[in-house]
Amino acid sequence: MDNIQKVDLTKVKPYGDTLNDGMVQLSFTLPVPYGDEAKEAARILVRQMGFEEPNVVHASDLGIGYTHFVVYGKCQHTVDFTKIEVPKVEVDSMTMEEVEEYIKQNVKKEITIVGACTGTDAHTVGIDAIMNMKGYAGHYGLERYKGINAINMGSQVPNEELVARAIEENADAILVSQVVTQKNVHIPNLTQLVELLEAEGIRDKIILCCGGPRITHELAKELGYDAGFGSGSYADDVATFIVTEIVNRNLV
Ligand code: B12
Repeated sequence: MDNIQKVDLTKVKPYGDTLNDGMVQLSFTLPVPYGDEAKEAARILVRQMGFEEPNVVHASDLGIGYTHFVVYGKCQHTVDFTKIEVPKVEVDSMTMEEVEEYIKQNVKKEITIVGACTGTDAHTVGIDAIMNMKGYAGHYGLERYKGINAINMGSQVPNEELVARAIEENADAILVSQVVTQKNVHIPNLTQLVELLEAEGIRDKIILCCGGPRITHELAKELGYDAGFGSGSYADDVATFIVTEIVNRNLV
């Protein structure tokens, strides 16, 4: 408690051993052969990044001319934590039972949700965490919810197939998972889905959510989605958003 009171939230900097020591641990790879020269190169580079007292604490030979490093350094910058604002999904998550009751009282019909991990992305764990009956980290998935018909199409699903299934099932909501973001591959993929829904004339009639470790609510909104869910999201969060949005937008 004492330490918390001493923190100046207008000038926050990294903490290692003692408050405000600025200590940061970096890890990276250089395309140079392992050796003393490689370690010195890493040290110089970290110094150029603005860290003081760079210390190469670990270097390992990755073979064929590559070396991996762990370097400690002291950050000189601070951030004003009191000025930070992050757009978030504005909803107080209900429990599964509360969502079920909300559906019974306010929606009064079964809600159909179609989900997939789309494009070339083969990561199924994220969408399964949200949709599969057993759920994730103690939070049951949408398949378990009474009043929700959850259809999980799996991974590597082309946007066209997802849209076709949503139309066939007369879906109320579509859930998209994007885990691979290398070279920003997720951006055109997520954008194309919005365009397809608009072309079909159903974008306004459907609740569209995306999620993944590098998805933010802000990015999702920019791309034309109703909400975006990042790491640490659970089925309760997205279920609450969908059921309340159905009622707020009079989609019942
Ligand atoms: C398991 C794994 C794999 C497995 C996937 C198996 C499977 N069936 O899913 C395999 C081995 C196949 C794989 C392959 C690849 N992978 Co991989 N993989 C991982 C790993 C280790 C874990 C991912 C995971 O399961 N996380 C657990 C889940 C629960 O977390 P999550 O996905 O974030 O989901 C949560 C939230 O994000 C959110 N969420 C996610 N989706 C959705 C959707 C909605 C609608 C909502 C509401 C919420 C939501 O809710 C979930 C629960 O909280 C990560 C590294 C890591 N530790 O994260 C790399 C990682 C994702 N993979 C990576 C890469 C690069 C690849 C490959 C390209 C590697 C290669 N060169 O071949 C291939 C790609 C294959 C392809 N075509 O997609 C990179 C991605 C880097 C980037 N920025 O894009 C990572 C980060 C590893 C790394 N550090 O480089 N991978």
